[in-house]
Amino acid sequence: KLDVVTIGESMALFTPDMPGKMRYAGNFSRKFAGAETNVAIGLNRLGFKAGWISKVGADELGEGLLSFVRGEGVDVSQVKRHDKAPTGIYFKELRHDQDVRVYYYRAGSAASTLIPNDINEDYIAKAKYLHITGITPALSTSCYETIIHAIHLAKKHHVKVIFDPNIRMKLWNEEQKAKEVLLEIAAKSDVVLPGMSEAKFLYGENGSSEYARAFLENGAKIVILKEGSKGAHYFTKSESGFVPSYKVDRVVDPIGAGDGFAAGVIAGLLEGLPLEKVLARANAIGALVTMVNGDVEGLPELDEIDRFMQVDKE
Ligand code: KDG
Repeated sequence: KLDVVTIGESMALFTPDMPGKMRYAGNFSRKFAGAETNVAIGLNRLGFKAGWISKVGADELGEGLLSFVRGEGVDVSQVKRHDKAPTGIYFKELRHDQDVRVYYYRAGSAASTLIPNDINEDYIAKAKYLHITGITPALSTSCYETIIHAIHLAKKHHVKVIFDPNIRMKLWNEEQKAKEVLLEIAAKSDVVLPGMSEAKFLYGENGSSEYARAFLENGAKIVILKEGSKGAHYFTKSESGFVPSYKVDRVVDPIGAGDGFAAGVIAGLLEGLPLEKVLARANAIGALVTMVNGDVEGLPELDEIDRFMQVDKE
């Protein structure tokens, strides 16, 4: 049984053990993360089975990454090892809770060598959703081609495509190219999950309903517009609404919250919940992720979500 397939790069993640400027950091914690595996792990915590397509280096960090993701219940049977290109690395600098920075050391990484031929058609055909982020097509031309090919296979087998633009400007050489590619993928997707600033990047300054209309006209069936800690809007051709988020007293690490939210959305859609409920739970997951250091360490199980949503009501 496979509910969701996702494709992308995960990396070894190093975080200084103390807040502040990373230039002074002598001790680091090593974790593993990447938007796509964050979502896959989030889905596993919610009781769904996800599979990850990627490449890692034939190196120690690659082996560590593979056993970590496998240990979190994600199917890694489609992850290949590259004998020359290394596993990517990234650093997360938590200067203080309002200033979190990310530094990539991933150019020429194993995952950036993904090619369309790495995609196994039967594997995609088995899933109910294909999860795509805007990170993967930014990694290389062959990664872009791989994503377009995977979406083509998903459509051929009636697998729904869910797209989170996850705009990482450091990975794109040209703004115009980023816009073109992200809109091309959004047009082929059933569900899109842009943040308000991403919608602004793609369509210029406007309001949430104008953004929604633009994404719906571009081809999406469901548009979920995220307003971070405030909450999220949903729009389809026939319904729309806003679902407020939950209060978080102290944000420890905001990175990964969007991926937790995406996992919540996919899980809710798989369960056939109404969009109002889908977003309430996705908001709760996003909030819970920000309370813990690490992209995936705070991803909740269902009972934790229920407890958190209950406490907020009291
Ligand atoms: O959404 C969190 C990701 O940004 C983080 O895990 C690192 O995958 C990553 C990326 O490419 O930025």
